[in-house]
Amino acid sequence: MRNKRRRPLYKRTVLLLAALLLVLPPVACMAAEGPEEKDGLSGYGKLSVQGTRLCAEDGSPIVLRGISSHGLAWFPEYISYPSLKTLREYGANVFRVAVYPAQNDGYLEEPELNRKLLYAAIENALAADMYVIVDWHVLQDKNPLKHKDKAKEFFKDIAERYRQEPGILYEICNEPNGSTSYADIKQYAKEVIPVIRKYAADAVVLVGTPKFCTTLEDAIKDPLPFENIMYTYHYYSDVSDCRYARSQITKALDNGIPVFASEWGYKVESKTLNRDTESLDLFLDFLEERGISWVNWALSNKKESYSFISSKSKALSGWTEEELTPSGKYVVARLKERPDASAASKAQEEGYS
Ligand code: IDC
Repeated sequence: MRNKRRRPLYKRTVLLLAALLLVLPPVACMAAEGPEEKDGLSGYGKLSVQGTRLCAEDGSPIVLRGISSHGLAWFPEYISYPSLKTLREYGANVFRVAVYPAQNDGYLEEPELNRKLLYAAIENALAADMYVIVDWHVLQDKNPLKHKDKAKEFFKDIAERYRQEPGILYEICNEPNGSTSYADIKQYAKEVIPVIRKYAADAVVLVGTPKFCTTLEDAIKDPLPFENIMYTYHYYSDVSDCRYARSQITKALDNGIPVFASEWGYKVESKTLNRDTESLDLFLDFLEERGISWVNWALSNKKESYSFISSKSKALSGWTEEELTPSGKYVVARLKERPDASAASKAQEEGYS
C-alpha cells in the first residue's frame, strides 16, 4: 500500500476552491446583471396572448422592449452576437429582424442571402436571451397580397425550422399601405397564419394594420379568427399624432384587441422637435401604462435621424454613449427604465388609460 501523505490544510482548501471554480457557473458575473435577467427568453419562456396582454409561460403579463434591425441585407454587420448582447445589456429583451421582400437585395432578389442572414440573426438573438420578431417588411410593395406566395414560402421555412423554439414571434406584414384594404390584409393573414401554425402551433403572430399600421378601427369591427395574435401600431415622432394614436389604441384595448407597437422612430432633425419629443414621451409613457410591447427603428449607423448608432462610429458592439445618436440615447434611457410589467397590468385592471 502506498503511503498517502495528506496535503496541508491551506493547500487542500486552495485546490478545492479551484475545482469549484471550474465546475460552477460564473455566479458572480450573472448576479452582477441583477434581477432583470428574468425578463429574457429564459425567464419568460413560451409566450401567449391572453385578453389584450402578452403573457409569459406562467401566465403573468409581460412587456417586450427592443430594437429593430435596419434592412437585414443592408446592415448585416449588426446582427452578430456581440451586437445583440450589447442591446440585451442595455435592457432589450426583443430584437426585430426586418426582411424587406421587394427592395434591393430583398428576399425576392436574394432569397438565400436573406435566409442565411436571418438564421444568423435568430441564433444570435436567442443566444443573447432575447425574443426575435421575424418581420416580413412590406413597404414599397404596399399590399401584402402582391407577394403572398413568397411570404408563405418564407414563413413555412422559418416556422418549420424553428417549430420547437419558443423565442420567435412572426410579424406577417409590416405597414400595408397605398390602397391596401383591411379585407386584403385579412385575406393574406388567413392564408399565411395557417402556414406558420402548421409547424409552430401557437406562436404569437403580429398582424399589420392599414395605412402604415396606424388604423385599428377595422380590426376592432372585424377581428381575425385566430388565437395568439396581436395587431401592430407604428408611431414616428415627426409625423404621428400622439392624441390620435392613444385614442386608437385605447379603443382597441377597450374592445379586447391586443396591440403591439412594432415600430416607433424618433426624428431629431425637426423644426418642431420640442413638441415632437414631448409627444413621443407621452406616447411611450402611455405604452408602458398599458403594458404594450414596443420596438424602436432601427439598429444601424446610416446617416439618418432614426439610426441608433452615430454614422461616425464604426464599432459593431459595446457602443459608448458618444457613439449613439440622440435617438439611440433616448432608446437606451427608455430601455434602462424597464417599468415593471405587473404595475401596468394593475393600472389596466383599475381602468387607467
Ligand atoms: C426606412 C429606412 C431608410 C430606407 C427606407 C427604405 O430608415 O434608410 O431607405 O426605409 O424604404 C417606416 C418603415 C421603415 C422605414 C422607416 C423610416 O417601416 O422601413 O425605414 N419608416 O422611414 N415606417 C415609417 C417610417
